[in-house]
Amino acid sequence: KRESASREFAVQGASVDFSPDSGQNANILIVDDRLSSHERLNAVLRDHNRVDVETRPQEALFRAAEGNYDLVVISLALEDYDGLRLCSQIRSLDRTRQLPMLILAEPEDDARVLRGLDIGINDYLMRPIDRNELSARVRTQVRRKRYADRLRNNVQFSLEMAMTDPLTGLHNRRYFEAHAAAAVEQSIRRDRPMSMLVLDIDLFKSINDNWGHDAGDDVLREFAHRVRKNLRGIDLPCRVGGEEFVIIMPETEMTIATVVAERVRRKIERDPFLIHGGTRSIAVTVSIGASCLSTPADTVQSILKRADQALYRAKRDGRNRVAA
Ligand code: GH3
Ligand code: MG
Ligand code: MG
Ligand code: MG
Repeated sequence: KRESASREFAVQGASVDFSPDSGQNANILIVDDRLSSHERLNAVLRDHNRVDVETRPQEALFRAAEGNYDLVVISLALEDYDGLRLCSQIRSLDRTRQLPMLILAEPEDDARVLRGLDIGINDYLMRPIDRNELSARVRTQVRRKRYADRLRNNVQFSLEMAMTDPLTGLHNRRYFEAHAAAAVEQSIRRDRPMSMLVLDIDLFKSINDNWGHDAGDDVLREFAHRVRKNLRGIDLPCRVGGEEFVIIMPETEMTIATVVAERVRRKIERDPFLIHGGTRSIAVTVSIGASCLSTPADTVQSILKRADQALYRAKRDGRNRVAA
């Protein structure tokens, strides 16, 4: 519930929540194989947090990767295991790269603490451990981590918003411009096929003129829905203009692209589109131009140009058809 509220907030302002964070109620993993030691740590932390203890360092990495932890507290004084090795494994795994690590070290461990800081631990405490200092350092790391999470989520969300067409939920022109070139370059580099479809709804202006702009919008939404339903996961459908769409199709030969295009065309033609809250239905058709990567000298522009020329022929030859 809280998450959806902050998402809505992000839509309006794309801003970050600066409200104070207690640094408590965190999920904490303690990695320590000495009973007396981890019991003391647990006693300090468990009142305000959810604490798990892992005594087997080899298991700790899996738990850290699978659990949803805000912090891992690692003792360097592990039997038969180098705590720093665990730290560097945590830093190198995608799932745990951002996970804060707090190290508990012996006074004679200062050289290892330095190495730990190099590896990317976030903070350390020397034994004997002062309980107030432990709580304070834990709270600080938890706050930092949550703040970084919020920031990252906001950036990601804002980026998604900036690349999404609000009417249809498809990628927008900005996304197309950012990703088409990379898709083309990658296909050329790997010597893989790729195709593009350009779709343009037929006589869309008359739909608006006859039934109103809202009906036109309903058609666009349903059109996008049908297009998406008939593509594969790797295809990237984008709304690049009013009633114009481009689909980037990686790993796709021209013959397959035209088969997909024909399938989409039929799905649009087959069932009438509901407008005016479902009280009316109207026939809609689409014309589609297909083209594919054909020389290493090709660019987004050259491929798109051939697809546009094919679309032009489809329109000229009577609409409601696929041309390549
Ligand atoms: P053709 O078969 O040759 O493509 O004919 P057309 O009428 O579809 O072509 P044209 O490009 O002349 O018209 C496109 C219309 O799309 C014009 C514009 O009013 C309408 N339009 C563009 N964006 C939107 C939108 O977001 N919502 C609605 N409802 N209409 C839009
Ligand atoms: Mg058009
Ligand atoms: Mg047109
Ligand atoms: Mg049109």
